[in-house]
Amino acid sequence: MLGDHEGMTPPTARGLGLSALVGLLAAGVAVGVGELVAALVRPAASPVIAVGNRFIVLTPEPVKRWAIKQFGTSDKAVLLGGIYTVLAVLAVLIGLLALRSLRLGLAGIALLGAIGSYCALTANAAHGSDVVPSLVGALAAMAVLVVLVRSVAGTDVEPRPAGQLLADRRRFLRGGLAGAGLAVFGGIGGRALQRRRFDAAAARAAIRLPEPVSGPGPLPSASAQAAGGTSGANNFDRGLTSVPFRTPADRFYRIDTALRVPQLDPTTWKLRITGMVERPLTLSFADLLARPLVERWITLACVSNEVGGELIGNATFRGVLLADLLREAGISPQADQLVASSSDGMTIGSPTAVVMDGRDAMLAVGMNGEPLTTEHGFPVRMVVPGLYGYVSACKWITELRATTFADFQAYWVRGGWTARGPVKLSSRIDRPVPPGALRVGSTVPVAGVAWDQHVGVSRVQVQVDDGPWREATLAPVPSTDTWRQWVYLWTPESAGEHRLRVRAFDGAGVGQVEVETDPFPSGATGLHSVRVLVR
Ligand SMILES: Nc1nc2c(c(=O)[nH]1)N[C@H]1C(S)=C(S)[C@@H](COP(=O)(O)O)O[C@H]1N2
Ligand SMILES: [Mo]
Repeated sequence: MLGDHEGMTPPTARGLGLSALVGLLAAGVAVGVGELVAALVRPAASPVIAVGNRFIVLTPEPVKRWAIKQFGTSDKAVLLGGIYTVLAVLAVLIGLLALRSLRLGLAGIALLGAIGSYCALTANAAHGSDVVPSLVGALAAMAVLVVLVRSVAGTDVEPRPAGQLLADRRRFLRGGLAGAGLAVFGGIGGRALQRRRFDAAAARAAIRLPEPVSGPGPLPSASAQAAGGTSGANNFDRGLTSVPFRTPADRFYRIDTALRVPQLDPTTWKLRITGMVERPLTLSFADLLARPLVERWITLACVSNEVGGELIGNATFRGVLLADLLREAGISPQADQLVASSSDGMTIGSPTAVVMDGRDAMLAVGMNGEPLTTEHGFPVRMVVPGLYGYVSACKWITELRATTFADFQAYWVRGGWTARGPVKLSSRIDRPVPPGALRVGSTVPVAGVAWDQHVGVSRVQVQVDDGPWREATLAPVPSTDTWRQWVYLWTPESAGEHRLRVRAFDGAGVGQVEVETDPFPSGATGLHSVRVLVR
């Protein structure tokens, strides 16, 4: 019976605490049961994740940029923390409402369920069944709310005796424990079950990547440098550069909107090449592996990288050249944009002309000699040397559509980022790190990386304070598609604080843009400088 209990909760501290507890238990049940049911549907259908994903889409671009700047790659944890906090506040309100009027409390839970359902159904790449976890979670929470409110307030037939906090203490304890159990074990068990049912790790471990028909060339090694014969070559041998040429996958920066890393099954994965093509293609993972694979060193950078920032990495990528596939599909010359879509609904648009101009734009299946990690797009992602990730590097790719820039705006472009995103010539000082105390008269390596993918870096110079620009020594590189390590041996001449600056020149001898601009909307410019203390 859903009768009102107007004024039946004494407005005491204990009464208020009890109401809050009732609300929190009900909301906890909604979340826990939601996770459990999501394990039967798919992890992205979890109500909290669905709300988070919707939130990411609805957040205005300036707020997103601010959040990424504030919280960096912890932005996802902060967002989830925020959602749980707001939910907890709403839960307490619902608890307070419910003990005044059960109907209002139930309406509150129904509203939460409706929000979860709405978010699940409007998510990118939503399935109809994604609504089920939110609905079942809300129903379970309503049931628990009814039991708890009745055990606190009694029913119309058996109201709570005056002066007593609880109408039915045993029923409250039983209901409360059941609710807490559902919340905790549903949440933890649901997550565990999601991982068991959807984890791509086993499938990934079973994959043997075929050897490439064309390799990436050697890592710029001691011998390569000896062959180069420059006097500074030994500096790289001695490990005087601080970032290694190759970035291991687990240290490679990760930027995406996925609150839970998509877990795709390579045995059922398909890529459709559609849109303005004469012969649409559908490729399985096995189809891709059966084609000739190439392996290349490619440096991938994020447009959000600040001057001196770490949203950049270099690895070997193994995959199928995209130009071959697109020619096979008979791409229309009018299709100036290729829109890649991912299993999680991301859209990334690349200029067709760049993908087809002969560079090693590929559908990558491997990174550093192994299958892609789930974080970096398993089983297949796109990589295009010379373009920022947001216009080229779609992870968890499932579709590639030939279209035009006039007809379609991809995800980041809708947020105001420029539609075509060539990387900008940049350089970074990595060493000395930390820029601690150095000694007058003793030589230290100042080292870092410089990059301008597919154009190349021809010179790097270092400046101490406002002194003359000095040439740094460059490490050899396998192609223009990677970053280039550089080192400058510096012997400080005076004590005190000094400023070190770096600037690079591209393959054509053009210098870096020195004016400082923000990453938004097309990538940061400006020179990286560090301050060091000399004793
Ligand atoms: N599916 C998907 N692919 C994506 C993104 C994303 O959010 N979702 N982010 C892009 C951006 S902005 C960058 S910089 C690169 C980063 O790739 P990484 O995480 O492997 O370093 O992935 C790109 N591909
Ligand atoms: Mo990015």
